[in-house]
Formats: sequence, structure tokens, C-alpha cells
Amino acid sequence: MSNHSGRPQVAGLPHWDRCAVMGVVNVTPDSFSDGGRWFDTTTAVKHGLDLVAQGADLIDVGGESTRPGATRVDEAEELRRVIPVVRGLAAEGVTISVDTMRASVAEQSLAAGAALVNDVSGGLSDPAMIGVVAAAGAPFVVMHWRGFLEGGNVRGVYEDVVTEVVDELRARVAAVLEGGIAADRVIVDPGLGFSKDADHDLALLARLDRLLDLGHPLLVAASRKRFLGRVLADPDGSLPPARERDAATAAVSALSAQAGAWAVRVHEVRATADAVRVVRAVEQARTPDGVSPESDASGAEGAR
Ligand code: PMM
Repeated sequence: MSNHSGRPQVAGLPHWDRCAVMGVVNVTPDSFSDGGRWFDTTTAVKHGLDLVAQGADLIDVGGESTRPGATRVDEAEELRRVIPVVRGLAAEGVTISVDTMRASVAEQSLAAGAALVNDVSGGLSDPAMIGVVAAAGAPFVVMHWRGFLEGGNVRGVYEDVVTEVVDELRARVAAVLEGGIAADRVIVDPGLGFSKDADHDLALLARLDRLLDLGHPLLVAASRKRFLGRVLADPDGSLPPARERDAATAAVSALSAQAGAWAVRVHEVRATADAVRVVRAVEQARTPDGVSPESDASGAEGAR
């Protein structure tokens, strides 16, 4: 599941020589961080193309908000939101991931040109999901969410969040493999903010190595999440709004890329696209003894 350079790879998707950037297009009126802004098909497709122009490698299209307390959209409405956007972006040659918990939406999105299914329930919400993805031979993101593991949108209570999330993800990975999805097409995701508070999210980010030990490419989706608001909070405790968390998001992208993540999922692409390129450049400059092969600066313009 990694190439000769050690980069994680996913069968069935392009290979990137650095951490990939997944840009988010939420076709919803109520997503927690960019809800409503990209709600009609034309605007959503244009936004996806803009994100590609800014450096996104793939676009995650979702038609259902997962914000705490959000009510589920019905199937017909989710299809109505998602499929035309998938079709429009596929026609432009964009690599598309579909963010859905419904097998029917996954199936029709794959038929319309999506390359990857991103299910925040890890295949638990819809009993037909794993079979649909397996039959299509598509890659699948298995995200950790206790809300689904425990049959309700519970708050997560953990003694050791890293160990518990890793163990629970391992069990979900076993279930999707059992259901016929090929091992080299399974991506894991800690599900930051899903049944997790800020301390849980930070603890998981501190131990991405433990998630990588699962042996699957790792997706990190920290973009604009509440734990970043907590980190950036004013002394009086007030949190910056979601759209003012993009610089902090790019910092997490750099940390994730450095740790070996396969991809990061972000709303604002440009800063993250730069961040993952800087990480790659630094990696390329690294040699076994820690000295850059081009460290002789005598003929160079100077050290700045
Ligand atoms: N978070 C959201 C939506 N989809 N998918 C994956 N794989 N991982 C996540 O953490 C995740 C996701 C919620 O964020 P949004 O409403 O801002 O898109």
C-alpha cells in the first residue's frame, strides 16, 4: 500500500508524490463550516473547479450535513444535490470522492464518474454500502464515529482515545475487508470531531503514527473544526468563526503531511496545497545523515 518511495498509495486512484489535497464541496444548506454557499449545481461545480485550480488533487462532494443535531436529508434530495455535481466535475476530468452514508448515492455517484466513496459512518449506516463499493471495486474511506458504532449520536467517552480509536477502526477495516473491499483500496480516518472533543482530536493528531500502524493510507480532516477554534480562542473563551480557522487548518495539513498522511480534506485549498508542497520539498532535501546534497551555498545567492 505504499510505493518504493514510501508514499502511501490507494489502488484505483492517481498516485501523488506527496500528501494529496482533497477539496470539499458541500452541496448542503447547513454544513457547519461552509453551509449553503455552494448549494446550486452550477455554483458547486464551479467551486470544485476553482479548488482544483488552487491545487486540490481530488474533490469530495457531499449532499448531507453531519453537523451535530443535523436532520438527515431524504434519499431523493441527496441524489438531487450530489449526482449533477459529480457528473459536472467528472466531465471536467476531476477525481471525485463522494461523501455519503447511503449505498444508493454511492452507487449512482460511482456510475456518474466518482472514483472513491467517503462514508463517515464507516459502512455502518447503510447495510448495503460495503457490498456496493466492493462490487464497483472502488476505494473506500473508513471513518471512525462512535455515533454509529454505538447506534446513536453519542458523545465519546474514552479512557485512552488513541488506543480505542485505533482498535475500533481496525475492527471496521476487518468488516469492510470481510465484505469484499480490497485491502489496497481501504483508507482510514480518525473522524476528528465526531464523538470527540478538542482534547480527543489533539491527542489523535499527536499520534498519527498509531493510526498509520493500521497499515492503510490515512486521511486527516481537520478543516475548520471546533478543536481549532478552541486552540485559537480569545482569552474570554470565544471561538473564531469557522472561516477564520483556515491558517490553523493549513498548519494541521503540514503536520499531517509530515507524519505521512495520504491526504488531507480541506475547505480552503490554497494554503494547504502550499503546505503539502513545502513538506515534500523538505522531505526531498533530507538525506540519511541529515545534510542536504545541495548544502554548499558558496555560489548561491545567499542564505535567505
Ligand atoms: N468531516 C466532515 C464531513 N466529512 N469525511 C471524512 N472522511 N472525515 C471527516 O472528518 C469528515 C468528513 C464534517 O465537516 P464539514 O461539514 O465541514 O464538511
